[in-house]
Amino acid sequence: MKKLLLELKDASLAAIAQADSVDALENLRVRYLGKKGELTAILKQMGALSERERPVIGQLANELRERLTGAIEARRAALSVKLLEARLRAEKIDVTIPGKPVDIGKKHPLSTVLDEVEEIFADMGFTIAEGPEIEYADYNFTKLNHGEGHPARDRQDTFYFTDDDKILLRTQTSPVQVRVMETQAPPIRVISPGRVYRKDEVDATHSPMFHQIEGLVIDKGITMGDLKGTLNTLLRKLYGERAVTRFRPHHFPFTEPSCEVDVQCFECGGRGCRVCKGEGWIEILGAGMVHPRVLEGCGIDSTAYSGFAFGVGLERLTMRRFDISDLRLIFENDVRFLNQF
Ligand code: 2U9
Repeated sequence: MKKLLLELKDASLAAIAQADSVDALENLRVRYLGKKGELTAILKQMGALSERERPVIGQLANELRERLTGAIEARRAALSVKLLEARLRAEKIDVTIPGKPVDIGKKHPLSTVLDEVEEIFADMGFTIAEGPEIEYADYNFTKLNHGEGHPARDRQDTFYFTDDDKILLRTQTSPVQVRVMETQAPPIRVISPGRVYRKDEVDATHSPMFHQIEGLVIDKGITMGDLKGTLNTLLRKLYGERAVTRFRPHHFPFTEPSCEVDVQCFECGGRGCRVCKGEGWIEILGAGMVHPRVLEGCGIDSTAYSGFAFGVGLERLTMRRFDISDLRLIFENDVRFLNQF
Protein backbone atom coordinates (compact mmCIF):
# COMPACT_ATOMS: atom_id res chain seq x y z
CA MET A 1 0.00 0.00 0.00
CA LYS A 2 2.89 2.29 0.78
CA LYS A 3 4.18 1.59 -2.69
CA LEU A 4 0.81 2.50 -4.16
CA LEU A 5 0.82 5.79 -2.29
CA LEU A 6 4.34 6.64 -3.45
CA GLU A 7 3.44 5.85 -7.07
CA LEU A 8 0.35 8.00 -6.79
CA LYS A 9 2.41 10.83 -5.30
CA ASP A 10 4.90 10.85 -8.20
CA ALA A 11 2.24 10.54 -10.88
CA SER A 12 -0.11 13.15 -9.44
CA LEU A 13 2.56 15.78 -8.67
CA ALA A 14 3.89 15.42 -12.21
CA ALA A 15 0.41 15.79 -13.68
CA ILE A 16 -0.33 18.87 -11.53
CA ALA A 17 2.94 20.51 -12.55
CA GLN A 18 2.01 20.04 -16.19
CA ALA A 19 -1.63 21.17 -15.97
CA ASP A 20 -1.98 24.10 -18.38
CA SER A 21 -5.42 25.40 -17.48
CA VAL A 22 -7.62 25.97 -14.45
CA ASP A 23 -10.12 23.43 -15.88
CA ALA A 24 -7.45 20.76 -16.30
CA LEU A 25 -6.35 21.42 -12.73
CA GLU A 26 -9.89 21.00 -11.43
CA ASN A 27 -10.16 17.67 -13.30
CA LEU A 28 -6.97 16.52 -11.58
CA ARG A 29 -8.30 17.58 -8.17
CA VAL A 30 -11.42 15.48 -8.74
CA ARG A 31 -9.37 12.59 -10.11
CA TYR A 32 -7.07 12.38 -7.06
CA LEU A 33 -8.88 13.97 -4.13
CA GLY A 34 -12.57 13.72 -5.09
CA LYS A 35 -15.05 11.36 -3.37
CA LYS A 36 -14.36 8.72 -6.02
CA GLY A 37 -10.76 9.80 -6.47
CA GLU A 38 -7.63 7.64 -6.49
CA LEU A 39 -6.38 8.67 -3.03
CA THR A 40 -9.83 8.12 -1.56
CA ALA A 41 -9.93 4.66 -3.16
CA ILE A 42 -6.63 3.73 -1.48
CA LEU A 43 -7.83 5.02 1.91
CA LYS A 44 -10.97 2.91 1.63
CA GLN A 45 -8.74 -0.21 1.68
CA MET A 46 -7.13 0.77 4.99
CA GLY A 47 -9.50 -1.56 6.87
CA ALA A 48 -7.51 -4.54 5.53
CA LEU A 49 -4.28 -3.31 7.18
CA SER A 50 -2.78 -4.55 10.45
CA GLU A 51 -2.99 -2.46 13.70
CA ARG A 52 0.70 -1.63 13.28
CA GLU A 53 0.56 -0.59 9.63
CA ARG A 54 -2.66 1.47 9.79
CA PRO A 55 -1.27 4.63 11.60
CA VAL A 56 1.85 4.67 9.44
CA ILE A 57 -0.10 4.42 6.17
CA GLY A 58 -2.77 6.80 7.55
CA GLN A 59 -0.14 9.44 8.25
CA LEU A 60 1.41 8.94 4.81
CA ALA A 61 -1.99 9.30 3.13
CA ASN A 62 -2.77 12.50 5.06
CA GLU A 63 0.59 13.97 4.17
CA LEU A 64 -0.02 13.13 0.52
CA ARG A 65 -3.50 14.77 0.65
CA GLU A 66 -2.01 17.96 2.08
CA ARG A 67 0.84 17.88 -0.38
CA LEU A 68 -1.54 17.48 -3.34
CA THR A 69 -3.91 20.19 -2.06
CA GLY A 70 -0.96 22.56 -1.67
CA ALA A 71 0.42 21.69 -5.11
CA ILE A 72 -2.96 22.27 -6.79
CA GLU A 73 -3.36 25.67 -5.09
CA ALA A 74 0.17 26.72 -6.01
CA ARG A 75 -0.40 25.68 -9.63
CA ARG A 76 -3.75 27.47 -9.70
CA ALA A 77 -2.10 30.70 -8.48
CA ALA A 78 0.68 30.38 -11.06
CA LEU A 79 -1.86 29.75 -13.83
CA SER A 80 -3.98 32.77 -12.91
CA VAL A 81 -0.91 35.02 -13.00
CA LYS A 82 -0.09 33.63 -16.45
CA LEU A 83 -3.71 34.14 -17.55
CA LEU A 84 -3.68 37.75 -16.34
CA GLU A 85 -0.37 38.40 -18.10
CA ALA A 86 -1.78 36.96 -21.35
CA ARG A 87 -4.91 39.13 -21.05
CA LEU A 88 -2.87 42.24 -20.33
CA ARG A 89 -0.75 41.49 -23.41
CA ALA A 90 -3.85 40.91 -25.57
CA GLU A 91 -5.73 43.98 -24.32
CA LYS A 92 -2.83 46.39 -24.47
CA ILE A 93 -3.89 49.84 -25.73
CA ASP A 94 -1.67 52.42 -27.31
CA VAL A 95 -2.48 55.65 -25.50
CA THR A 96 -0.30 57.60 -27.92
CA ILE A 97 -2.63 57.00 -30.93
CA PRO A 98 -4.28 60.34 -31.80
CA GLY A 99 -8.02 60.44 -30.85
CA LYS A 100 -10.90 60.67 -33.33
CA PRO A 101 -12.11 64.29 -33.47
CA VAL A 102 -15.65 64.74 -32.05
CA ASP A 103 -17.78 67.32 -33.86
CA ILE A 104 -19.82 68.99 -31.11
CA GLY A 105 -21.25 71.86 -33.16
CA LYS A 106 -22.06 75.36 -31.89
CA LYS A 107 -24.87 77.08 -30.02
CA HIS A 108 -27.23 78.74 -32.54
CA PRO A 109 -27.22 82.57 -32.30
CA LEU A 110 -31.01 82.50 -31.64
CA SER A 111 -30.38 80.27 -28.61
CA THR A 112 -27.61 82.57 -27.37
CA VAL A 113 -29.89 85.63 -27.44
CA LEU A 114 -32.89 83.72 -26.02
CA ASP A 115 -30.75 82.45 -23.11
CA GLU A 116 -29.58 86.02 -22.46
CA VAL A 117 -33.13 87.43 -22.44
CA GLU A 118 -34.42 84.58 -20.26
CA GLU A 119 -31.65 85.22 -17.73
CA ILE A 120 -32.38 88.97 -17.62
CA PHE A 121 -36.06 88.27 -16.86
CA ALA A 122 -35.30 85.44 -14.43
CA ASP A 123 -33.21 87.96 -12.47
CA MET A 124 -36.32 90.20 -12.28
CA GLY A 125 -38.41 87.34 -10.84
CA PHE A 126 -40.13 86.16 -14.05
CA THR A 127 -40.82 82.50 -14.79
CA ILE A 128 -41.05 80.94 -18.26
CA ALA A 129 -44.44 79.74 -19.59
CA GLU A 130 -44.91 77.57 -22.67
CA GLY A 131 -47.99 76.48 -24.62
CA PRO A 132 -49.19 74.75 -27.81
CA GLU A 133 -48.21 75.97 -31.30
CA ILE A 134 -51.53 74.59 -32.63
CA GLU A 135 -54.15 76.88 -31.04
CA TYR A 136 -57.82 77.76 -30.94
CA ALA A 137 -58.70 80.99 -32.77
CA ASP A 138 -60.50 81.79 -29.54
CA TYR A 139 -57.20 81.91 -27.61
CA ASN A 140 -55.13 83.39 -30.43
CA PHE A 141 -57.60 86.18 -31.32
CA THR A 142 -60.97 86.44 -29.51
CA LYS A 143 -59.67 86.48 -25.93
CA LEU A 144 -57.05 89.02 -27.04
CA ASN A 145 -59.75 91.48 -28.06
CA HIS A 146 -59.57 90.89 -31.83
CA GLY A 147 -63.17 91.38 -33.00
CA GLU A 148 -64.76 88.96 -35.51
CA GLY A 149 -63.75 91.07 -38.52
CA HIS A 150 -60.24 92.01 -37.34
CA PRO A 151 -57.79 92.02 -40.30
CA ALA A 152 -55.21 89.94 -38.39
CA ARG A 153 -57.67 87.00 -38.60
CA ASP A 154 -57.53 87.08 -42.40
CA ARG A 155 -56.96 83.72 -44.11
CA GLN A 156 -54.27 85.41 -46.19
CA ASP A 157 -52.19 85.98 -43.06
CA THR A 158 -52.98 82.98 -40.83
CA PHE A 159 -52.52 79.22 -41.27
CA TYR A 160 -55.90 77.66 -40.42
CA PHE A 161 -56.37 73.89 -40.07
CA THR A 162 -60.14 73.80 -40.45
CA ASP A 163 -62.67 75.44 -42.81
CA ASP A 164 -64.55 76.95 -39.87
CA ASP A 165 -61.35 78.89 -38.95
CA LYS A 166 -61.43 77.57 -35.37
CA ILE A 167 -57.99 75.93 -35.17
CA LEU A 168 -54.76 77.52 -36.38
CA LEU A 169 -50.99 77.80 -36.03
CA ARG A 170 -50.58 80.53 -33.40
CA THR A 171 -49.59 83.91 -34.88
CA GLN A 172 -48.24 85.16 -31.53
CA THR A 173 -47.36 83.61 -28.16
CA SER A 174 -50.04 85.73 -26.39
CA PRO A 175 -52.42 82.70 -26.05
CA VAL A 176 -49.86 81.27 -23.62
CA GLN A 177 -50.37 84.28 -21.34
CA VAL A 178 -54.15 83.90 -21.67
CA ARG A 179 -53.77 80.32 -20.42
CA VAL A 180 -51.59 81.53 -17.52
CA MET A 181 -54.19 84.14 -16.52
CA GLU A 182 -56.98 81.55 -16.68
CA THR A 183 -55.16 79.09 -14.42
CA GLN A 184 -53.06 81.24 -12.05
CA ALA A 185 -54.13 83.96 -9.67
CA PRO A 186 -52.17 87.25 -9.66
CA PRO A 187 -49.48 88.30 -9.01
CA ILE A 188 -48.26 87.04 -12.41
CA ARG A 189 -44.79 87.59 -13.87
CA VAL A 190 -44.10 85.39 -16.91
CA ILE A 191 -42.35 85.46 -20.24
CA SER A 192 -43.43 83.12 -23.05
CA PRO A 193 -40.88 82.46 -25.79
CA GLY A 194 -41.73 80.26 -28.76
CA ARG A 195 -42.40 79.70 -32.44
CA VAL A 196 -45.17 81.63 -34.20
CA TYR A 197 -46.49 81.35 -37.76
CA ARG A 198 -47.71 83.84 -40.34
CA LYS A 199 -48.39 83.47 -44.08
CA ASP A 200 -45.45 85.58 -45.19
CA GLU A 201 -43.24 85.05 -48.24
CA VAL A 202 -39.59 84.43 -47.38
CA ASP A 203 -37.29 87.43 -47.85
CA ALA A 204 -34.46 89.19 -45.98
CA THR A 205 -36.81 90.27 -43.16
CA HIS A 206 -39.78 87.83 -43.35
CA SER A 207 -40.33 84.15 -42.70
CA PRO A 208 -43.56 82.09 -42.27
CA MET A 209 -42.11 80.86 -38.96
CA PHE A 210 -40.27 83.01 -36.45
CA HIS A 211 -39.87 83.33 -32.68
CA GLN A 212 -41.43 85.75 -30.25
CA ILE A 213 -40.73 86.48 -26.64
CA GLU A 214 -43.76 87.99 -24.95
CA GLY A 215 -44.07 89.01 -21.32
CA LEU A 216 -46.91 89.65 -18.89
CA VAL A 217 -47.08 91.22 -15.43
CA ILE A 218 -50.36 91.39 -13.48
CA ASP A 219 -50.68 92.71 -9.92
CA LYS A 220 -52.41 95.38 -7.85
CA GLY A 221 -51.24 98.89 -8.76
CA ILE A 222 -49.12 98.05 -11.87
CA THR A 223 -48.60 101.18 -13.99
CA MET A 224 -46.91 102.35 -17.18
CA GLY A 225 -43.98 103.25 -14.88
CA ASP A 226 -43.44 99.52 -14.16
CA LEU A 227 -43.59 98.82 -17.90
CA LYS A 228 -40.95 101.47 -18.63
CA GLY A 229 -38.67 100.37 -15.78
CA THR A 230 -38.82 96.71 -16.78
CA LEU A 231 -38.23 97.31 -20.51
CA ASN A 232 -35.46 99.87 -19.87
CA THR A 233 -33.73 97.26 -17.69
CA LEU A 234 -34.03 94.70 -20.52
CA LEU A 235 -32.71 97.08 -23.19
CA ARG A 236 -29.80 98.37 -21.05
CA LYS A 237 -28.72 94.81 -20.21
CA LEU A 238 -28.91 93.89 -23.93
CA TYR A 239 -27.42 97.02 -25.50
CA GLY A 240 -25.33 98.51 -22.68
CA GLU A 241 -26.06 100.70 -19.65
CA ARG A 242 -25.92 103.89 -21.70
CA ALA A 243 -28.58 102.81 -24.22
CA VAL A 244 -31.13 105.61 -24.83
CA THR A 245 -34.75 104.50 -25.20
CA ARG A 246 -37.94 106.10 -26.54
CA PHE A 247 -41.56 105.07 -25.86
CA ARG A 248 -43.85 106.04 -28.76
CA PRO A 249 -47.67 105.79 -28.76
CA HIS A 250 -49.05 102.94 -30.87
CA HIS A 251 -52.11 100.70 -31.15
CA PHE A 252 -52.61 97.01 -30.34
CA PRO A 253 -56.03 95.40 -29.78
CA PHE A 254 -54.89 93.66 -26.53
CA THR A 255 -53.32 96.67 -24.78
CA GLU A 256 -54.52 100.20 -23.94
CA PRO A 257 -52.62 102.44 -23.95
CA SER A 258 -50.04 100.82 -26.25
CA CYS A 259 -46.56 101.87 -27.32
CA GLU A 260 -43.59 100.90 -29.40
CA VAL A 261 -40.14 101.07 -27.85
CA ASP A 262 -37.09 102.27 -29.79
CA VAL A 263 -33.38 102.34 -28.93
CA GLN A 264 -31.29 105.24 -30.17
CA CYS A 265 -29.06 104.02 -33.01
CA PHE A 266 -25.73 102.94 -31.50
CA GLU A 267 -24.04 103.32 -34.91
CA CYS A 268 -24.68 107.06 -35.40
CA GLY A 269 -25.83 108.17 -31.92
CA GLY A 270 -29.18 109.34 -33.33
CA ARG A 271 -27.95 111.51 -36.21
CA GLY A 272 -29.22 109.04 -38.83
CA CYS A 273 -27.21 106.49 -40.83
CA ARG A 274 -27.46 103.34 -42.95
CA VAL A 275 -28.13 101.06 -39.92
CA CYS A 276 -31.17 103.08 -38.71
CA LYS A 277 -32.15 104.03 -42.28
CA GLY A 278 -31.72 107.71 -41.46
CA GLU A 279 -34.18 107.51 -38.54
CA GLY A 280 -31.73 107.81 -35.64
CA TRP A 281 -33.85 105.22 -33.78
CA ILE A 282 -34.27 101.44 -34.06
CA GLU A 283 -37.63 99.87 -33.20
CA ILE A 284 -37.27 96.92 -30.82
CA LEU A 285 -40.45 96.18 -28.86
CA GLY A 286 -44.22 96.53 -28.72
CA ALA A 287 -45.89 96.93 -25.33
CA GLY A 288 -48.83 98.35 -23.39
CA MET A 289 -51.16 98.13 -20.39
CA VAL A 290 -53.29 94.97 -20.69
CA HIS A 291 -56.76 95.93 -21.99
CA PRO A 292 -59.43 95.64 -19.23
CA ARG A 293 -61.56 93.58 -21.64
CA VAL A 294 -58.70 91.05 -21.93
CA LEU A 295 -58.31 90.89 -18.13
CA GLU A 296 -62.06 90.35 -17.58
CA GLY A 297 -62.22 87.73 -20.39
CA CYS A 298 -59.54 85.73 -18.54
CA GLY A 299 -61.39 85.95 -15.22
CA ILE A 300 -59.33 88.75 -13.63
CA ASP A 301 -61.13 91.67 -11.91
CA SER A 302 -59.97 94.74 -13.87
CA THR A 303 -61.04 97.11 -11.07
CA ALA A 304 -58.68 95.38 -8.61
CA TYR A 305 -55.80 94.43 -10.89
CA SER A 306 -53.83 95.98 -13.75
CA GLY A 307 -50.86 94.82 -15.76
CA PHE A 308 -48.55 95.35 -18.67
CA ALA A 309 -47.50 93.15 -21.59
CA PHE A 310 -44.85 93.32 -24.27
CA GLY A 311 -43.68 91.42 -27.32
CA VAL A 312 -40.44 91.20 -29.20
CA GLY A 313 -39.27 89.25 -32.24
CA LEU A 314 -36.29 87.04 -31.33
CA GLU A 315 -34.88 87.00 -34.88
CA ARG A 316 -34.89 90.79 -35.08
CA LEU A 317 -33.18 91.01 -31.69
CA THR A 318 -30.58 88.45 -32.80
CA MET A 319 -29.94 90.20 -36.15
CA ARG A 320 -29.32 93.48 -34.28
CA ARG A 321 -27.15 91.81 -31.67
CA PHE A 322 -24.83 90.04 -34.15
CA ASP A 323 -25.19 92.44 -37.11
CA ILE A 324 -26.81 89.79 -39.36
CA SER A 325 -28.20 91.38 -42.52
CA ASP A 326 -30.47 88.58 -43.86
CA LEU A 327 -33.06 86.59 -41.85
CA ARG A 328 -32.64 83.58 -44.16
CA LEU A 329 -29.09 83.01 -42.83
CA ILE A 330 -30.59 82.28 -39.40
CA PHE A 331 -32.72 79.38 -40.70
CA GLU A 332 -30.44 77.88 -43.37
CA ASN A 333 -28.12 76.38 -40.72
CA ASP A 334 -25.08 76.56 -43.00
CA VAL A 335 -22.16 75.65 -40.73
CA ARG A 336 -20.00 78.28 -42.43
CA PHE A 337 -22.47 80.84 -41.07
CA LEU A 338 -23.04 79.22 -37.67
CA ASN A 339 -19.31 78.80 -36.98
CA GLN A 340 -18.93 82.58 -36.91
CA PHE A 341 -20.68 82.90 -33.53
C1 2U9 B 1 -52.02 89.15 -23.19
C2 2U9 B 1 -52.24 90.52 -23.21
C3 2U9 B 1 -51.40 91.33 -23.92
C4 2U9 B 1 -48.45 91.16 -25.97
C5 2U9 B 1 -47.88 92.27 -26.78
C6 2U9 B 1 -46.85 93.32 -28.45
C7 2U9 B 1 -47.27 94.37 -27.72
C8 2U9 B 1 -46.08 93.44 -29.70
C9 2U9 B 1 -45.00 92.37 -31.52
C10 2U9 B 1 -43.56 92.65 -31.40
C11 2U9 B 1 -42.89 92.26 -32.67
C12 2U9 B 1 -45.11 91.05 -32.19
O1 2U9 B 1 -42.95 89.75 -32.80
S1 2U9 B 1 -43.69 90.86 -33.18
O2 2U9 B 1 -44.13 90.94 -34.52
N1 2U9 B 1 -45.69 92.32 -30.28
O3 2U9 B 1 -45.84 94.50 -30.18
N2 2U9 B 1 -47.19 92.12 -27.91
S2 2U9 B 1 -48.07 93.84 -26.36
O4 2U9 B 1 -49.56 91.63 -25.33
C13 2U9 B 1 -50.38 90.79 -24.63
C14 2U9 B 1 -50.15 89.44 -24.61
C15 2U9 B 1 -50.98 88.62 -23.90
C16 2U9 B 1 -52.95 88.26 -22.45
